[in-house]
Amino acid sequence: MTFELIIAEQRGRVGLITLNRPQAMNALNDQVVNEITAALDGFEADDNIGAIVITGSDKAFAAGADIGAMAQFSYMDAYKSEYITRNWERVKTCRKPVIAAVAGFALGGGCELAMMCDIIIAADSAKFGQPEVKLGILPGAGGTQRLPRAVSKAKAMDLCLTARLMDAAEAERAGLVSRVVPADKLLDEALAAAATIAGFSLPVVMMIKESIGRAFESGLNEGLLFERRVFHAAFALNDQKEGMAAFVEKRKPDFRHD
Ligand code: CO8
Repeated sequence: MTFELIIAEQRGRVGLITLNRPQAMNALNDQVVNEITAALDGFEADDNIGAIVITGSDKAFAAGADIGAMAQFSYMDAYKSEYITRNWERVKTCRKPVIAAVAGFALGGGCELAMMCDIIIAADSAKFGQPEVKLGILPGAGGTQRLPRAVSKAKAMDLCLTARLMDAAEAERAGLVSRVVPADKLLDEALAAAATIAGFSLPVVMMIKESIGRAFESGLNEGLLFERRVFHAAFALNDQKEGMAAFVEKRKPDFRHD
């Protein structure tokens, strides 16, 4: 897959998307988001891909939505075209696990893009923030909803209302990121985590992702019921037979992803 503002490539069973708009700190304009969408469509349709990593540069994962592109918008321009919101849900709807590997700035829409992913692995250089208030707008791609779920109401209010940035250590303490690694190890760590996931049974991985998603989108009882139904369904998989047989026979499982 060839794109202009991102690079999409395959590393074993992992699909890697690198945002590549260095002159604008990977600011997310329509074209960038459309290209991410197209790359995800390709990886999702490819049976040889089991997990996806989205990353940026050393300086910026993404410094937000493209401010220049929005600056002169009227209400109707934004509303009618659903500018950038219309194509943003693709990361969320991806059924395969997506890891955000974040170094440098993840601000505004960049932080929101990272939060749409399933796991955020941060370099020690990462800085997260929702500074939209400084521009006279508010987060528009889930920041006011996902951030409080990730880091608590108090910290989300603090970040969104004061526009201060949160470094990687604070983000890990607050629960936004799953691990912090040295900047020069970021991509290796993220790709290794993705390769581990991609080595497991893809349908089981998808079931786990969907079930954990339920924890955020439904009440406890409904979530538990969903988990139980999906757990029962796992016994229909060849990979369940293989995984348990391998354990009993003390050998490595050979998952066929069915
Ligand atoms: N949009 C467009 N261009 C940008 C952006 C951006 N978000 N961020 C940086 N750039 C450009 C700069 O204009 C500059 O371009 P040029 O060299 O042509 O002047 C280049 O990138 C380098 O940036 P700086 O010179 O500013 O680099 P610094 O190292 O001094 O600062 C910062 C880096 C701190 C990241 C700084 O650039 C900055 O504050 N950027 C803006 C951050 C921001 O406010 N982000 C929020 C944007 S609004 C948003 O994301 C809304 C999301 C909700 C809608 C989502 C739709 C669904």
